[in-house]
Amino acid sequence: MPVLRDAIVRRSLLIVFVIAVMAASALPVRGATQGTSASSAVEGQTPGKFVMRVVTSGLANPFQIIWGPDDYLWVTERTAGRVTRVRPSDGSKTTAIAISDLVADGPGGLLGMALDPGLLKGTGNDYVYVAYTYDADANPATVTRRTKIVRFTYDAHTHVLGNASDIMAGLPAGTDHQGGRLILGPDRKLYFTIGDLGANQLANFCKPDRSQSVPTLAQVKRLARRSAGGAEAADLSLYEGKILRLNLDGSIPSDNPVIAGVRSHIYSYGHRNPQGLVFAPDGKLYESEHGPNTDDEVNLIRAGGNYGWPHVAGYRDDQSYAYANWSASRGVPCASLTFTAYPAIPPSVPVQKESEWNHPDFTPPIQTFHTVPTGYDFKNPKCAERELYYQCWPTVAPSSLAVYTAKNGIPGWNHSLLMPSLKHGTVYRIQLNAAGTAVVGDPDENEHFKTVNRYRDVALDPEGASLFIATDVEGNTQDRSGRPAMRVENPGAILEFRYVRDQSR
Ligand SMILES: [Ca+2]
Ligand SMILES: [Ca+2]
Repeated sequence: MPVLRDAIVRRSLLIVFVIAVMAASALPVRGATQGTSASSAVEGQTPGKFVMRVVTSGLANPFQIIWGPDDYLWVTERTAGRVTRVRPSDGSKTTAIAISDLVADGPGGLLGMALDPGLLKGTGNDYVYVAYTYDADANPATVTRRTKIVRFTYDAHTHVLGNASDIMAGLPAGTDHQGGRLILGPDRKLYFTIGDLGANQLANFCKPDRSQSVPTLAQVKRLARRSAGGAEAADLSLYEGKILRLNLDGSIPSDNPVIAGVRSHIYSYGHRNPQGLVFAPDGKLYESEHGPNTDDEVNLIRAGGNYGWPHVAGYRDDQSYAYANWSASRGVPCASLTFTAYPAIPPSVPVQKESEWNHPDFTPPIQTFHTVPTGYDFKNPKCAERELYYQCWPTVAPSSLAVYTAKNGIPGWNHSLLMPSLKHGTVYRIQLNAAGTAVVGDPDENEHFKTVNRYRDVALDPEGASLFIATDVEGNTQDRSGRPAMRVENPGAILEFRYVRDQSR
């Protein structure tokens, strides 16, 4: 009963909001200004409190943040193309590498990063894996923007990354919905998210969405020859809107799922803009992705699963979304049309209801942010100024995902997912059931982490006592009253929210 449940969610969000407004008016300044003196304590819903500290600032759009085995925070700076190590105690920075052949514009640059579990363990696996965008052809007339996954080797004496080794090049890149999260699974396979590149909307509205496209056997054979050093071209645009699973040499794992009769790098498909990807200790893989104007999703990923996009947003419920396929415009060339959002679709553009599409591998999300009924008014007057209505849409722009498992950490938090939001400047806590297959109750909006920032990624310290949150340098978010904010409070920063136990209890 997703609609009913989301009606309840909306009502509870309203209640949370009212409580938050009442709480905000009763509290002193929340102290989210910059500088190490800017600590503040805000009573949370859990016993004890969180103390906020600005660890560092001046980072160039940090995209990935990881607590490393050297007790430094390892950060990718997307637009500067740097891997930077930040000492948590004083925020001092050390550049491990500035990547020379990287090109950063739009959503591109240095994206996800994974540390090999053998890093600094003396096993000879001092490897760091990153993904970044580059120009595959130096000729300006034929230049093609692509993404590649590269392995670097870390020198523990000089603290420098070097010895670049391409794992897989030629992957899709674009001007929107890049995805870009990279993780190393417990099976020592790389998992990499690629979005639909913004196909079928806005500036890319005549570009067909390929989230449902899967390669033929002949295409995979061409790809395998290319991976082995062959020059034969393979159309990797088929990897748009996918989660890929790769061997550490870039080849296709022999136990990858067979989809439509073909085994390729594709692990799951039908994804819109997947930016969150994380394994739980029990081996379950969770993902978060951006929906259109509704239905941001949290998914439990299974091999070969079809997550529905662009035929379905959120649940297959015909609520507030139908697939208008602009590039399939009949009788009128798509390029002569002007893009408009659903439901104001020109008659030449075919529109398919969610219920008109069915697929045996369709897998609905375990949580949406948020599902609203058809007829919902997307023009909230709170966002009427400068017509920034999208800022008030029932979405949160999930930028990442972490698993919280510290049994003796923050009370009540064990076995939950933490999801940072670009639009709301908070971290949602999503409680999982014991099996990890469903969400229990309503996600916690965590008002105690609220600042006027765009939260890009979150890392935890080994004790599970602190959340370290990386912020974008600019962009729209919401202020504390829920209205659009044009400026962020802490550009390019790492914020620490440290849990302090209540000693009086
Ligand atoms: Ca989906
Ligand atoms: Ca739906």
